[in-house]
Amino acid sequence: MKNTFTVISAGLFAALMAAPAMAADKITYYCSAQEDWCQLMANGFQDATGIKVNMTRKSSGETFAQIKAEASNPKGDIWWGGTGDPHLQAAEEGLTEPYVSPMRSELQDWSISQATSAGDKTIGIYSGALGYGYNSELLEKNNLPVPACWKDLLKPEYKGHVQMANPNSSGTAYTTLATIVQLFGEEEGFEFMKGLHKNINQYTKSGSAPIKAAARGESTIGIVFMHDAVKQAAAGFPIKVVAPCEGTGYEIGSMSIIKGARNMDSAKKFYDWALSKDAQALALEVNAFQVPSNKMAPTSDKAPDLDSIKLIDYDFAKYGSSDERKRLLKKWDDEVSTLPQ
Ligand code: S7P
Repeated sequence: MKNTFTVISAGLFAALMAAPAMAADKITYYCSAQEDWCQLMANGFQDATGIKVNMTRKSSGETFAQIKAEASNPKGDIWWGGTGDPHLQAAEEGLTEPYVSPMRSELQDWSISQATSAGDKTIGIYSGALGYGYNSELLEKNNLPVPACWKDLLKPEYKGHVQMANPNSSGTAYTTLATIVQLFGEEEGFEFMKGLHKNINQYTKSGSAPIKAAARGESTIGIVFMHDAVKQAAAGFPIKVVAPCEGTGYEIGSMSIIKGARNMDSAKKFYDWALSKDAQALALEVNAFQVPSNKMAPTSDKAPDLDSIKLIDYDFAKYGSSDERKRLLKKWDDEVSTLPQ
């Protein structure tokens, strides 16, 4: 059964890519995953199709802002990676284009749900749970207790030891804000964010920066997607990964075609290719431990097991809506980020 499916899948993908690339074929690719993965995808697509790739890497919130700013004169063709919420907001604001890929039969239900909820203007490419990681050597050196829950991060002894990204620029940090509000309710959730603010040493632009800082011993605890913490542990750094005891949110990392794309055919080819088993398998070459959306793409045994993590029923429709995302970010700006530490 599996072999037959694999053969059909390979045939379908080859047929999709059959039209030869013209010398002038190119694509402007906006990427919101990790730089090494973005680059590998760019090279992989160029090798598979001959289409020349011009790549820009920015965090999810920053890419959303760029696409919005360019809406009257779009420069990008495809937006690949980054958390689903800003992709959903882009869909709602008419910044992205509907597309139904012939690769859909190979995808997980959660990937298709993401597409359905956005009128096919986006689709899930990977999934991963939020959590945090800590540098076990620094923790011991500073005589700090081992954290296991979200609320542990409020302990006064962690002052200056916790880092997270700014939720305006970072999809990871927006997922953190939306997760905390969903877990504890809005009032208590914002009290949590204010308490956490006292312990934060820096709000970074990029979502994965806090765990890279912890890996280098520049900070102790980083709030990140668990797969980004596992990546640092797999690279040999003394990072321990925590799935918070109260439960946690998760992302459906997404992909969207930009409305008015100048290279629409190339954008659709990239979209189909990025949903294939082979393209998604590239993730493992750069230790990207998200769960892939193609059912046949391999998942590393180091990847956090989403079935064993207490996940909340993250409300993507609400927290990916334009009004709610703008409202929560403004409230965080007004009531949290301006507080003294
Ligand atoms: O590729 C790792 C990853 O964590 O990066 C994306 C993230 O949104 C990009 O960084 P920002 O938080 O700075 O936006 C995630 O989608 C992805 O899992």
